[in-house]
Amino acid sequence: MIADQRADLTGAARLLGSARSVLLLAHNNPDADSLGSALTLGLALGRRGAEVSVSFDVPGAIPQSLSGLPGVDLVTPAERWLQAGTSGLDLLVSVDAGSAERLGRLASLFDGDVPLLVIDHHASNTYFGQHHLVDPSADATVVLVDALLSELGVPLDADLAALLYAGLATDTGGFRHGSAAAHVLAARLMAAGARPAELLQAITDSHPFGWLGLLSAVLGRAVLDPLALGGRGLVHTCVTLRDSAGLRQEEADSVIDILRTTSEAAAAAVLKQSAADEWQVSLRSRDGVRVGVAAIALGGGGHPQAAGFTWRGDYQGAIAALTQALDGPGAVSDEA
Ligand SMILES: [Mn+2]
Repeated sequence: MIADQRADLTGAARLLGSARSVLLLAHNNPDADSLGSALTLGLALGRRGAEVSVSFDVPGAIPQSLSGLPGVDLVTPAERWLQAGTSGLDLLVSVDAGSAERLGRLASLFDGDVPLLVIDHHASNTYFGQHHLVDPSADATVVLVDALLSELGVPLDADLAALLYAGLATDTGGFRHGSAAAHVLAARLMAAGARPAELLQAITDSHPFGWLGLLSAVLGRAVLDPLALGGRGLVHTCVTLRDSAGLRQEEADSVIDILRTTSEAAAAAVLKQSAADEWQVSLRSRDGVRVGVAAIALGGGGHPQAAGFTWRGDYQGAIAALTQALDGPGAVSDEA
């Protein structure tokens, strides 16, 4: 038995290798790491003869930017599982979710008799399964999935390599934050047939014309608070329901990557309105600022420098709470 039950690679591979009927769960608003991990395992286990489905709760359809990924036909609506339950399944797998809440209504499936394997790389993981392969040092969940494929003896092909590459490239901010191991894995995935430019064009580098209008409004109202975080600075803005009307989630999600380039601010926040008094807050930071600490304090989670939380109330209230949380213990470290 492996000493650390929280990062049990052999145990996880054994469970996956012996399961005959598996449901793989991606988190709400799945990104390329979560959906890519689920589809990779889905295709790999399917090839080994298992019956496999992939599902996620919100939104009800695959985000358009990810709809060209290999294996998307494995995706089944959450409603099917909420109605039918887990009978007939012998393994549930959660990928890239730090907590059961991230799976939305599908978390209700964990009450039954079917064991749950949690595969993830969030330091904030709550260890909500019976079996865990959780490694916060991994650049992305796809890194753990790649290790599982090796353990299972599944060779990489172009489809699996594309899925893994998509998750790796996006979770590392286009490899900016990737470890040396991430770059080595990228080379291996390219050798197996992953085509970076083509993949990323669809996932991150393509927006409808209406996106320009959203950016104009949202960036035009951005606020810089240079005194926040002891002078390190916070920049923030909001995307209202009106701004995002008729556009995809991808357009609203892209704003944080522009805001975070503000040189006068070590932390950036984008509040995306999801209902009259509800906001999904995306946070990014650098220079030793850990927005993840603030996100956890406010009921969310994520990584030290890329995190988020849900806020119920108004925009100003959210910024006040965030500023206070960023002034709390642990949010600013001395080592940059
Ligand atoms: Mn991830």
